[in-house]
Amino acid sequence: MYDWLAAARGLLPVRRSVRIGVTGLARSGKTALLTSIAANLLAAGAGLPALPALSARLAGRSFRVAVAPGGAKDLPRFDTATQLAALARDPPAWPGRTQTISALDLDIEIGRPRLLAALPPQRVRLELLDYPGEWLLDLPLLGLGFGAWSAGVLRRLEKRPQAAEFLSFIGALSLRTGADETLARAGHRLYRALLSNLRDTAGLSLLQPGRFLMPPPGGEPPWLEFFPLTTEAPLADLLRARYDAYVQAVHAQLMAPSFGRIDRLVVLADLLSALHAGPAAFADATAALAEVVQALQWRGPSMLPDWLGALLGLGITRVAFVASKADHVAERQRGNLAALAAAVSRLPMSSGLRTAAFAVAAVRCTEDVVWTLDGHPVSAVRGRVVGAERAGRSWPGEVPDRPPGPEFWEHPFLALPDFEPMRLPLGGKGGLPHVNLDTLLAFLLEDVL
Ligand SMILES: Nc1nc2c(ncn2[C@@H]2O[C@H](COP(=O)(O)OP(=O)(O)OP(=O)(O)O)[C@@H](O)[C@H]2O)c(=O)[nH]1
Ligand SMILES: [Mg+2]
Repeated sequence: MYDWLAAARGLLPVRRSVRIGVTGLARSGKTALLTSIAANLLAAGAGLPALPALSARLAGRSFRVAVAPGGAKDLPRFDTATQLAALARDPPAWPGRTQTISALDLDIEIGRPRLLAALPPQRVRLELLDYPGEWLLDLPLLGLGFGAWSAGVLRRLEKRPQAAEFLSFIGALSLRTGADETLARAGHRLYRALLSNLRDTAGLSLLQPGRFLMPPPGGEPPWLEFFPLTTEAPLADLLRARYDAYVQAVHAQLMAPSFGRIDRLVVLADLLSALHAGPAAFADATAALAEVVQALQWRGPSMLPDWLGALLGLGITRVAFVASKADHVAERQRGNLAALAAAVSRLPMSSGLRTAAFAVAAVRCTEDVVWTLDGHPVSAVRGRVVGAERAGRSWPGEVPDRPPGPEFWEHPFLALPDFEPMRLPLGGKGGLPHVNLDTLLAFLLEDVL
């Protein structure tokens, strides 16, 4: 019924905005996804066969796409042309770590079916945001006080040998430790270095606050200098005040009109890398995703009945849980990968919410091949590893269709090389090769199409 109502809104002669929140932990593939969405929608709008599942839905209706003018928007624009040019270079370059927020707006015009041909085309502005993945993990802080947050963090750190120096620093603080700025700074520096270390050497994701790893642009305000502490010392009062100011700043940014309402959500997860990094990193990544999905529920359909919310376009109505970089495995494994994404997502179910899981490669780097191992055919992929002269074969192993048990980790998930994007004809103007991006878009835009 919701799609029907949403389609009814599409009949109005005004431009609709559809805002898609693309969320994902650091390095999960958000910038690559946004670039690919833009490049492939622009190519499809130019009549090229870049998104077959979308074209099938259009059934011959006209489809035009343009990058929207910047107007007086207060957010920097997502630089599609530069991102695409980098991918189309020889050798191609992947996007760097995203350092701040930017907005990608696309204007879409869809012709009416024959019966309604007299009406002007349906006009939709697609709005997407790119931002550093680390910041996503600040969402759960909105519902947590300093004490509860500190206790959770310190509990997790106890299991990590890398945390020894920081833990002994806070262990040396007593109930009488004063609100000393120098001490706060020393603890903050140790904690921040520890977060970087856990990210870069242990492959962990559940690292908070996110802005410690990826600070916002501009100078750092003094309230950024805190660290988790459960000791009830005067120093803790200073740290608590700073934590509260941090959470306030995150809240203010989320409430800004540019963030405002999101109608659809994509949760990207690099599950293959998490499997490759081992059981601790996999458990950590899925815990981080669970925290984020939980925190996003406050943006779910509003207090209104679902049908009314859908009619008015309030709240999130569609959630896609996406396992990214699916070109690391062959087609036969991608069904399992999508099933794994569905299993780890534990998406909140509400009657106003449509959810689905996908295995997607935004920028396909490989082709499927069959390889003979000990006389048995196995489906593998073939692609060029970054810096390599020629393309080679890769077989990362079987993808489990649910969070794996201990026996899986005895035969670890094999290599997961850093592939280079394929060389692009037409400098990317023909779109980017992908896996299942079209089915993902057809789901997200089902009512629009
Ligand atoms: N094989 C393959 N690799 C991908 C794909 N998408 C992303 N990658 C790899 O993942 C890395 C990270 O991708 P990004 O799009 O920059 O990830 P992000 O989520 O924007 O990362 P942050 O900005 O740091 O949060 C890239 O540099 C690539 O190495 C894909 O579709 N296929
Ligand atoms: Mg990025």
